[in-house]
Amino acid sequence: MPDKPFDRILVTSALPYANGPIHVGHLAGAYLPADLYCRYQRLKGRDLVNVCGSDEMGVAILMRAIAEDTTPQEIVDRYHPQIVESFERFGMSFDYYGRTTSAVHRETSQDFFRTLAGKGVFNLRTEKQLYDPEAEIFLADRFVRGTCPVCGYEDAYGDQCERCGSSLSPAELLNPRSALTNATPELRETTHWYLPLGDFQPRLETWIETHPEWKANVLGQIRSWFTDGLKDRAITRDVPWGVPVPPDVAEAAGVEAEGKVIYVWFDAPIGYISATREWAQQQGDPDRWKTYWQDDGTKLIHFIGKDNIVFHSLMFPAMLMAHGDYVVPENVPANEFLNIAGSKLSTSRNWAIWLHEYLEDFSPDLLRYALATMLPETKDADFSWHEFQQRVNSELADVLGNFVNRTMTFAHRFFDGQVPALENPSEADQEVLAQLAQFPATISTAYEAFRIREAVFETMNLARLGNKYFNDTEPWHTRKNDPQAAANTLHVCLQLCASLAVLMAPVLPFSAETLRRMLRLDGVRSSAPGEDAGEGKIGWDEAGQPLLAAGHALGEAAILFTKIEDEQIEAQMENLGAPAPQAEQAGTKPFEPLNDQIEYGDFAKLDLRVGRVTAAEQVPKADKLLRLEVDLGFEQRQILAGVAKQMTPEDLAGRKVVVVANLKPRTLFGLESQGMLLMAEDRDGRLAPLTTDGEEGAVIR
Ligand code: B3M
Ligand code: ZN
Repeated sequence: MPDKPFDRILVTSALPYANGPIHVGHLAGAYLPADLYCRYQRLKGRDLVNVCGSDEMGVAILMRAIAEDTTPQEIVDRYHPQIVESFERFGMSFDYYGRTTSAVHRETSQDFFRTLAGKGVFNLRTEKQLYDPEAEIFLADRFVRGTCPVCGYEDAYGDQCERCGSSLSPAELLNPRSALTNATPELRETTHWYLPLGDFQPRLETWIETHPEWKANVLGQIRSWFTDGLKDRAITRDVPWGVPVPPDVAEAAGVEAEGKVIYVWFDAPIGYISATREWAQQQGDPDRWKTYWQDDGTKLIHFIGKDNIVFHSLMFPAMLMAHGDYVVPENVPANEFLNIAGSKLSTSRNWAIWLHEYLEDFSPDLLRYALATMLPETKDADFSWHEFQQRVNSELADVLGNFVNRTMTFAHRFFDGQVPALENPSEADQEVLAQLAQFPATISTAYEAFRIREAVFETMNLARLGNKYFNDTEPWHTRKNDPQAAANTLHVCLQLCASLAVLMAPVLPFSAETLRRMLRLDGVRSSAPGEDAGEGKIGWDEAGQPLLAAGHALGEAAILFTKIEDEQIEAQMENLGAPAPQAEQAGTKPFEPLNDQIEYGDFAKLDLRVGRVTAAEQVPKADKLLRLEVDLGFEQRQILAGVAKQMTPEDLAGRKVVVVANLKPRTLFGLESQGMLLMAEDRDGRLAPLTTDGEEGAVIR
């Protein structure tokens, strides 16, 4: 139900495989949006538990161990602590971060398996499967590679093609080979447990129909799974690493248990339950996990990346339904993928930005903010170091930092470092306070709908409002001829700063704390775990009201954000490896999911005009940018287009194109861009300009 009343929230983020460190792609997919959402909900005073943990079972871990000639245990013991540390330093506010090698997890997942087996949910099937005669091992999913029958990609995995996203079974691959030895696999008989997902389809469809509010990209994927028809899935494997199939269950089925483990996609989501159990134990209230998993008043939210949608919105819910004792997810706000500087992220080529490396050079809040503004919420998005620099310098430093700094400096210089009283406020003063009162609700709406980018943008709007008001009321003038007016300006600006110290906490937890210290703003509810709702404390809803009393003594002013120099960005870019070759990125990808519906009025805001490109050239030192001169008939424009990687100046010169003519100008590499060209982007990222025969200046609608 879109607006189901609830008593508590249980948030999960995809369990990262403990076979490597965390990179920005992981952060953008699940962890950052989950963290902002949780911090916001805690400030709202909601009862919330946020769990995650390392996914330490499964073939991904085993493969890494084989590649490094070591044991899976050694791999997870190495990466789990690294992941924990970088998450902590980045400010991820988990109530509990577990690992799926724990005893509690083994028991929880075996119990779950046993319950489903006892209810007769599974089917047993004896089938021929691919076997590596050299390694003497059955080749489960990821151990087989071969040509994708759908798109022809030659390096597809046995369970999924990474290029076209098709879900496969090892036997479907053309020219299969063992990923371990390269040997051609042979077929041998083995018995496995299957979850008959197909039988669950009607129930799942009925349930999904109750959730029209889910994100379009998620519903789109789910519908296409339904259209194809859900297939039975083997949920056991013959591999030497994983949660063992419970011996009693195997015996009852007359199957040799030795060597059989539970498929990682069966046990990993149960890891959320295990983590909640371990959390409850840690709280000294071992049964408390049940309230979160078994009471209908729970709103269960899974934050994941798009490659995990089927598991969280179909397979795990089917398991939960089959079990019968559990709530099902209320929402699965999956994100799409994050590319880096226009190319698909590739860890093997180091076309990735690693969290632990980032943290050596910059503070966590900068990336939290920049990434939050670029989240791939409705479609794949792009991260680049230049954009990062731009966000930090022109938004964090120039807008938020500048507003706080000018307010604090002024208060210390002219008002003894105290909050001046508000007396006979002008219309402008009252208007800003009235606008402030609306902010918590506006930002809430975005967070509640999992529109994290919008939430962050709206939050920054409060600082934008502050700067504009400071400029408009000119306290540096009124200070001399109308001191009360200056006092009122400062009073209002300080209230905005105090509200920002609360409302910015989800995205900028560290800076918000610094700001609270600067303002000596006490009694604010924490956005991190470990406190109860904090009755009587200042929370989200209070942040729309003035929080500082007249006469309140402020603390020392400090610089919140320093600008990032070009050299720092260049150093980061040198660190990047190489993007995957275009060929590997191409192929027939699925079409982009549709964006959310808009009103006609949203469209009518665009002023689209015909323009003729009269000159085009590469911008020196900006390898992505072309500088264009465009004749709009009634005026000339300079437009910068970030397309230089895909097209040459000659591709555009002389052509009549479609221009967004009322886009606010922005400066890139010292050049002002006064509009934007419309381009069609195909599924492989190729661009073609939108051209027209209309006269220059003609309106397009
Ligand atoms: N470890 C897969 C992934 O990182 C996986 C998620 C498990 S969530 C239960 O894509
Ligand atoms: Zn494919």
